[in-house]
Amino acid sequence: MKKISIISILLIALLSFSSCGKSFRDGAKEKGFNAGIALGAGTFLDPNVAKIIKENSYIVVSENCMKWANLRPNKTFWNWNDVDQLIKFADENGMQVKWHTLFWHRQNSNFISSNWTREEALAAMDEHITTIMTRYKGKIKEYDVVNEMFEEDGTMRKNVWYNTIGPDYIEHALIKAHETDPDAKLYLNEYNNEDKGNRKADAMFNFVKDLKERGIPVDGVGMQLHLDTSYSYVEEKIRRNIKRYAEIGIDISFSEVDIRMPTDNPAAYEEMQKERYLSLYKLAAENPNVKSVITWGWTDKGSWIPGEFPGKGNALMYDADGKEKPVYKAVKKFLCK
Ligand code: 9MR
Repeated sequence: MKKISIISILLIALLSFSSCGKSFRDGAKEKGFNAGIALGAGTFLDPNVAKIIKENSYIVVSENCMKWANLRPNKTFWNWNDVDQLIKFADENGMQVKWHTLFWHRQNSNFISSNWTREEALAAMDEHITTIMTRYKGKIKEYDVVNEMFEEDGTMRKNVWYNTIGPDYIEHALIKAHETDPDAKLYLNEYNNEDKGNRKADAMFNFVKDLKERGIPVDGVGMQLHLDTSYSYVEEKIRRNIKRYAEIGIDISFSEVDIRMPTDNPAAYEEMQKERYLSLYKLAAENPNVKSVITWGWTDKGSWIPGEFPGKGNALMYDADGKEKPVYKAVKKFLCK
């Protein structure tokens, strides 16, 4: 009797530990890409959270603490603490850290001025790049250099850097970043840029192709992939886009993945969400130039979605109580194969 119960406990423990004996992140690694998670500052100091991150990530990124407003609230004070803590946690657990983001139109510091001359703006840009990339040389190997540089119609977004420096602000940032740390992988990150044939996606591809042809250092393109079950999803359009980037030697990161749905009737959308998550991980496994799949958070509790899209949520693979959802189990099963 005692023997039977010990055996059954062992069996249950074995089954619940893993269906294949591999962690989620090792399954992804074997398929050729890094699985990752975006983290709120200090969240990983909670041992229960740390356990989930360790199971699921070989790459981590900060949700906010590397942005100007958080890192440099004024001209002279740099808040390195949150970044340093994240790097320490990552180092201790065999993970890479990705920088998000050097330049963006949101979450900027008040002292960034639209009245700057081109020279003043270039000097501010250079100072930002060299201060960060010198400090973290060899520690941070991948940077989102510019985030969200296009409008939906494919024209360039008129952010403060565009307005003060001009359209060449991106190549200036890339050149300076490469000069500061030649080993760092330099990415341009964007949303709604995953489908070949979409105006923004095509504009971005042509822009990056032109940079490559002119010898400007650029290694990768981030496709944020904040998806919504109400939008159409065509796997083939994403596949074609990934492949054209492979042809010009550009890596891809699925950089901020989540798939939101209406929260009033989640059961109606869960199957669709599962298919789309699976499709993304399959695309990553199938295409060697897809280097990472990073989810924007891990649990529905901390997700940015309900704040920005009232009535939408349920977008991640762990529920609000930190429990694995069926979608997580389905993706893990695929990664285990
Ligand atoms: O998840 C981030 C949220 O906590 C911030 O309030 C928000 C502010 O703009 O930025 C969110 O992250 C964004 C990311 O940096 C760039 N892509 C879109 C993400 C969701 O808004």
